[in-house]
Parts: sequence; C-alpha cells; structure tokens
Amino acid sequence: MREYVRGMDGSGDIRVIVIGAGMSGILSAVKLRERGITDVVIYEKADRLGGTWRENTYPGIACDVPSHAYCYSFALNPNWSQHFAPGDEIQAYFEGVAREFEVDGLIRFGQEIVRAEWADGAWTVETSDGATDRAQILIGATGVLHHPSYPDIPGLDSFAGASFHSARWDHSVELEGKRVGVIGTGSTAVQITSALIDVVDRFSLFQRTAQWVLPVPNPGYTDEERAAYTADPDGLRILHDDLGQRMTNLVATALIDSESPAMARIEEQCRENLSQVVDPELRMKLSPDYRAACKRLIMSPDFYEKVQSPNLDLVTAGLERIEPTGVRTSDGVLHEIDVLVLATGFQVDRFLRPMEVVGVNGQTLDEAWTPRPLAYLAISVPGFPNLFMLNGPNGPVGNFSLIEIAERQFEYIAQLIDEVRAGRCEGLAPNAGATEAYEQSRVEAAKQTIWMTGCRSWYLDDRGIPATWPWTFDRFRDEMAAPKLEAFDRF
Ligand code: N01
Repeated sequence: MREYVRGMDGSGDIRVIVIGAGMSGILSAVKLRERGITDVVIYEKADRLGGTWRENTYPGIACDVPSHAYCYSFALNPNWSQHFAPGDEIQAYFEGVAREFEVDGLIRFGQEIVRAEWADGAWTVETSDGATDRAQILIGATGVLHHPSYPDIPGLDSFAGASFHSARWDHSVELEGKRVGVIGTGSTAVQITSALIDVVDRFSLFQRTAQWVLPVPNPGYTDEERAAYTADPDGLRILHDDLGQRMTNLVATALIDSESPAMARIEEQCRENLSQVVDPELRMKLSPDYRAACKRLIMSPDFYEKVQSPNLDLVTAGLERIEPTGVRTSDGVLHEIDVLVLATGFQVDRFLRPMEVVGVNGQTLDEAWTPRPLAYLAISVPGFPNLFMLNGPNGPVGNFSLIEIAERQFEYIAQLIDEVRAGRCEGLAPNAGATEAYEQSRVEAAKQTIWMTGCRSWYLDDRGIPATWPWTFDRFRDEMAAPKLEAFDRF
C-alpha cells in the first residue's frame, strides 16, 4: 500500500475524505471513527454544517417525517418539541450530534472541492482556493435537493421588489403587511403558505399544478412526554423503530404498488381532506387530475384551512412574464406584489456536480453521467474506484427516512472500505455488467410505481422514468446488508 496515502495522521490506517457536512457527511465521520478509522476530513463549502437544514430557513420549514424517526439511530433525541420538528430544531440537532461525537473538529469549513481525480490508487482533490489533498476513499455526501431550480419566466430579473428562491430566504426582507407572491405549490410552498398567510397583507399563490395534500396533524410534545423519553431510552428506541416501520407499511409499500389497498387509503384520505374546501370553484382549482402520491405527497396540518383565507389568491392562469410591480398571467391580469418567492424546487440530477470528477482512463463523471446519472445500487459508479455516495442517483429519495437510508448505505460502503483497508485491493468500483443489469431491472420495476401514473414531478428523469428505488424496504435492507463483491472490479 502506498505510504503517501496511508497514515497521514500517524495511524498507519486508511485516509478518507468526505464531501459535505450535512446529515450524511456527519454520519460518515461518526461511523468511520466508530470503526477505528481516524484519518477523516470533511470538506464543507459553507461556513456551517447542516446541509439542507442550513440552507432552507424559509418560514414554516419543518420535516414531514416524524421527528422521532428523523434522527440517527445512534443519537435518538428525547427532546423534540413537536411530532414534526421545525427546521431550526433539526439544524440544532445535527450541530449537537457533531459536537457530541467530536466530528465538528474534522470539518474544513469554507472549502469547496472543485475537482477530484483518481490516480495511483488514491483520489486527489482540489479546493476552489487551489489547495490539494489526497485520500484513498472519497465519500460524496452532497445531498439531492441542493441546487435551486429557477423558473424560466421572462422578465424575472426586472422585478423591482425583493425576490429570492425559497432555499435562499432573505430574512432581511420585512413581510408584515406586504403583498407576497409565491410561485409553486410543492411541499415548500405549502409550508410557507401556512406560516405567512396570517402575517402578510395579501398572498398570491401561483399554482401550475394542483397537489394532493395528506392531512397530518402536528401536535407538540409535553414536558412530561419529553421527561418520560429521557428516562426511558428503551422506550424511545421502540418509538423510533415503530415510527419507521409504520412509515414503511403505510406509505413506502403503497408507493411501489399503485394498486395496493394502502395506496387506496392514502387517496381516500387526500380526497376527504380536499372536501373541506367550501367554495366549489376554489375546490375545483385545487383538484389534481392525476393520482395521489404520483407527485410527492404534500403533508400539511392546515393547508386547506389557510388556502381559504380571504387574503389569499390562488392563481392558476399561466405565468406570462414578471414585470417590475408583479406577475402578469396569460389572462392579461397583473398580480401586483411587493415580494416574490420562487418555491420552484431543485435541480435533482446534479449530485456531485458541478465538481469535476475524473476516474479511470481520464473519464469524467459528466461523461459517465451523460445523458443521466447512474450508480450501482445508488452508491458507486463503474470506472470511479472508491468513490461512494450517500443518497446518490436513483436511490430511495421518496420512500423512507433519508437518515435511515444513509445509515444503511454507509454500512454497505464500510464493507467495501474494509476490502481496501485490509490491503486486498487498492480500489473497488462496480463492473459495467452488474451496473447495467441492476439499472435495467430498476427501470422495469419503476414503471409499476405510483410515480409513473401520469404526472410531472421531480422524481422523473429526462425519459419520464422515476429516478428512485422502486422496490420494498426489505429489499433495500437486504441489498445493503452485504455487498456482492463479484459485482466489483478491483484495482
Ligand atoms: O419543490 P417541488 P419543493 N412555473 O419541486 C412549481 C422536499 N421537501 O421545494 O408541480 C410555475 O416539489 C412546480 O409546479 P409543477 C420534498 O421531498 C421536504 O416544494 O411542476 N411553477 C411545483 O409546484 C419535496 O418534494 C420538506 O407544475 C413552477 C413547485 O414549483 C422536495 O423537497 C419540505 C415552475 C416546485 O415543487 C421539493 O419540494 C419541503 C414554473 N416555471 C420540501 N417551475 C419536508 O418537510 C416550478 N414550478 C421534509
């Protein structure tokens, strides 16, 4: 094994570079150290950890996975304030975990990796300020919903008031008593609507496609409940596991079988929820023409109540252009607003990019991912040895808790790292045949899922195929239990 890469911290062990200090990057560092790998560095382009929860600070932000399920299995939290925790509490949770497990000291903040190249049995990475580093293992923990997607609407730059993407919220802009326009009606816009409707003077919600909304109440936990969870760690673990199991039984299995009784129940609940909208015209505007859960289900305790507020205009006419004073729709109406929020989602096919990643024989990830990203089991790419991704391409993004996914993916990756660490090879990358066979069966299975039943959504790739895990949780768990080493080329 090459001396240069091994033991830069004096441990004589393998060295690992993690890209990104969000949920999966923190997890990677904790788990690597748990396995005795101490030479770990996390590169983080921002000045704070937290990923999604650092970037998204819009009013009303909360996680729509139950709090007691949305936490690391090794760091359960008895103190969540609500069944669905607000974003700042989740951010504080990740900061707390990083401190408790002494991961914060491994993070190089403000250092963006712009290039990574595999040569001579290791990855050399380069940061935007020209520094380089080298490690045998490179873990991509860069997230899925990270790069904002801006709408291509004429005149966007001409708007005279404040305008920003929901993931770039400008907290210096005063909203009280203002006329606010929000483009989009995804999970983000729905949370913003609920949070702002009682604050602003007028709220224009620009809806291109109606959404199905599942009613999900969000009660707080009492002090007594929090004290009971603190006093009973076993009970807390049972709660965590039960919630995960319930999500799998109620939602995840329904998604992959569009004709299942579980999916029929979800559809029924969504319909019933919509029926509380009293005005038939408004109800009609809010009625989707596709099946529930085809687009990602919106979970909200109160969207239909808020959308009936007298100061809300639900605008369904097409967006013709943005003008200095507002949004002009295709029916000729100018909707005058003071603040314009683009809750228009994310570019979901970026993953590690725009970083330039160069693998074996000089092939770049951009080339390997033309026309679209592809990864064996969502984790690794042929020709890119020892590059492992958490929540990578075509993984279970809409199915289970992203934290549980990352934990299981990490256990799989750790076993590949063990091969390198034991000196049985310098590198591992999936072979092209196994990757192709996996992808073909994934695409076939994806066609049976609810995501393919006739709607536009961020789950669909450029061919209209759901870019997700199309099988059960049990299959995911079994696949992640142990890598099939015969599917890998050794370097
Ligand atoms: O983004 P989206 P999001 N003109 O892509 C509309 C997660 N999340 O930020 O439906 C007009 O879902 C677009 O319209 P249409 C969750 O996984 C989780 O809301 O394409 N409209 C749509 O209404 C979620 O799914 C939580 O016709 C345009 C909206 O913008 C994911 O993040 C909270 C347009 C985009 O919706 C993304 O959610 C929030 C245009 N040119 C988010 N372009 C949790 O609680 C786009 N739209 C965990």
